[in-house]
Amino acid sequence: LAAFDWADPFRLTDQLSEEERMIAESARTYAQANLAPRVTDAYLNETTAPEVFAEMGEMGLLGATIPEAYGGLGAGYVAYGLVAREVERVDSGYRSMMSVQSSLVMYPIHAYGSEEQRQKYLPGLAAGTLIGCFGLTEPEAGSDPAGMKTRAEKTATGYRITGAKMWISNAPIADVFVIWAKSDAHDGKIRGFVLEKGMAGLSAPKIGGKLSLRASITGEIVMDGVEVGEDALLPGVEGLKGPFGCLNRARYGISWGVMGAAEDCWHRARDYGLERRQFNRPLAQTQLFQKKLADMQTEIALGLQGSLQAGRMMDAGTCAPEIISLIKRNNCGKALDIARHARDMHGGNGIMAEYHVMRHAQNLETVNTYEGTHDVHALILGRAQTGLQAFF
Ligand code: TGC
Ligand code: FAD
Repeated sequence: LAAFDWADPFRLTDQLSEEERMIAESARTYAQANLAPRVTDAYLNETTAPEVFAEMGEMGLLGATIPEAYGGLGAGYVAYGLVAREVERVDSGYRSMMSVQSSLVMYPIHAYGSEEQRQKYLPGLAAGTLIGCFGLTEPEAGSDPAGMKTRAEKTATGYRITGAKMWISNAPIADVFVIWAKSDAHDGKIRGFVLEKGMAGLSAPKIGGKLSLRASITGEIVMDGVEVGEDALLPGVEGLKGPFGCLNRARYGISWGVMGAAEDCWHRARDYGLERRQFNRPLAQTQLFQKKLADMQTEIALGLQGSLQAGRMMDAGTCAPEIISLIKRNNCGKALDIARHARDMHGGNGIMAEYHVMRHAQNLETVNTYEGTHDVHALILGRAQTGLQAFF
């Protein structure tokens, strides 16, 4: 009989290249040695350490898919996903910080930016000496970003940008702001602009009091007639496909990331069940406990295979956005369910920070909502198979 590896049933590791294994291993080493020891304090005190960006940069974890000429790793999307999995194994907030920087700031500057913009921003973002954020969502435009009110008016030398963005990861500590606005000079089409900290009229107040993703700072972006030059416009894209092109990458990374958080919950629940005894036997020797562990193992093993195949398709240029909706939606929903079960399996201890599972569950509430809610991705998949759009 072939041997069964309970922790890696489909032998994911054997399906990776040597380079991918090395990148995953170094991300894991960094995350366990540097992020895990600080996460509980960061979460309880709602503090984000900006130096995490420089540390990640030093480890090569920012902009994994960006060419080396701009400071990236020049690796593929599977490697990027593996990094997300290792970082989110510790906390979804740290993965958020990393994926906004990589997929939502470095990617659009590389894919849609001018050569000057690439040279100006990408090396610092890759090193983590610059921190980036991505402003799409507004107070009245979340699932429906086409409803945004932010406007760019043409001026003699560039644009004047007015509007407000809401729920923006990294914003209060950001140096570089990729924001999306409807531009008068382009028939009201959505265009991307790169703003910089310190510009007159630009502020990014913190949104305090979140009960989820507390290790990742979130803010508003307020743009009160921010004047920028023509060089702030991302020249290479117009329309919603600009921000969606970035979201495809980030959503894909999230599908791996949440599996890392789910694995952490699964392993902790298993360890706890083997240690904790009730009714004169380990909890892990009860049928209900084992069924829950089997469900976790199954969903994680299948979810990881889905993300791996999507990553291979991304690297081959054959991954349709609907595939990303499928894995983002499914893996987030399953991870949230696994984290809630793991909390329950820890009994009273499960509510304590030192057991980590409730923190994951709280975080995954956000991850299930941002980058397209669970239901919005169902509507994308429903549209793709019926030809009928049910958004409005
Ligand atoms: P729709 O008519 O479907 O499309 C409008 C235009 O966009 C193009 N497009 C895409 N292009 C590339 N990739 C995709 N995934 C695309 N989806 C759409 C489409 O081809 C079309 O192009 P064109 O040239 O014909 O104009 O647009 P709609 O307005 O009906 O959209 C509906 C819907 C629900 C699909 C969409 O708006 C949606 O996905 N809503 C969810 C919003 C969302 O995900 N927001 C995320 C904000 S950022 C964030 O949450 C960061 S958290 C990060 C962290 O901390 O980790
Ligand atoms: P809404 O769109 O108001 O949705 C509320 C509910 O209605 C959901 O259940 C939704 O599924 C449902 N719903 C909406 N439309 C329909 C429909 N047509 N049919 C059926 N049900 C529907 N955004 C950024 O741009 N940049 C960031 O960095 C960023 N970071 C974030 C960090 C955090 C911590 C959070 C919480 C959010 C972040 N977001 C960011 C915003 C995030 O993308 C939005 O919250 C998300 O897209 C949902 O929008 P909304 O909150 O306005 O909810």
